[in-house]
Amino acid sequence: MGTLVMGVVNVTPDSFSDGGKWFTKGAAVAHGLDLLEQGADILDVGGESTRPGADRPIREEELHRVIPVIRELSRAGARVSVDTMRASVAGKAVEAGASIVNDVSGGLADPDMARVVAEAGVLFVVMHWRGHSDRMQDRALYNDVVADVCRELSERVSDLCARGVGRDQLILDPGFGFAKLPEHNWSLLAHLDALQALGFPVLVGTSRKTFLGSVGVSEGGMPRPPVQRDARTAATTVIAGLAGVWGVRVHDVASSIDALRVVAAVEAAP
Ligand code: PMM
Repeated sequence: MGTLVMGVVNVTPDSFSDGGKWFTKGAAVAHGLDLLEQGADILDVGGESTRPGADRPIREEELHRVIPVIRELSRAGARVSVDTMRASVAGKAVEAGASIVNDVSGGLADPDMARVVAEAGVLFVVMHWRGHSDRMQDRALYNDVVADVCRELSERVSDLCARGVGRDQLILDPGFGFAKLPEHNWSLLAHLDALQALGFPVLVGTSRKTFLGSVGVSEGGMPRPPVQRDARTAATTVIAGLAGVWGVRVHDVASSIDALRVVAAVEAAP
């Protein structure tokens, strides 16, 4: 099966890449439906910005942002994931129709997440994470980033399975931009095969991230702003597609679908 495209629906006032654009329920639902029309396989609905230095919304605010949007997009027939670090939000999102829980902390931020995911029996995206956004960049220290990320993700797998989550529920994500310097992100992208070798579906979330903005810019030069990083993101989708990953999480769905069509055509060639 080909690589799936997960379209991002950020219901936040302050995401780094599309902050505030889809902050009302109506705008978020309309955006999700638009991404579906463009061919998104999954819609990832999130109410908390993970931008470095971002403040966390309180739980009630997060629920208020995401639940109505998830309910409406699910009713419209979308396969929905909820991007949350809170177990209670994940549980309510599943009740509202979400069939995937995408936790950038891989179950580390909320000790109750493993239980909720185990009981719900839904797919669980376990991202590599070393702490909340206010302190994560201080923790971008690795001996060998690919080996270290693979090891830390394997530790998450063991811990989650010991708490009752099924191995067949798990999807692993190296966490591009989370406690990573640009060189770490490039190494991870160059070695997706090592992540794939862990034996789980892999999700790649490079979309519009800072390391893409600074490639090709001379030292001291201005990085490309996030909204001008979609062609670069599509290039990473080609790399992810050729590596055979399960999915890519992107803001601009159309360009990644196009990129994956090219990958499919190359792979079908004699
Ligand atoms: N990145 C962001 C948010 N959620 N989830 C997963 N699984 N992987 C990611 O890389 C990831 C994520 C941050 O990007 P955004 O603010 O543009 O949504």
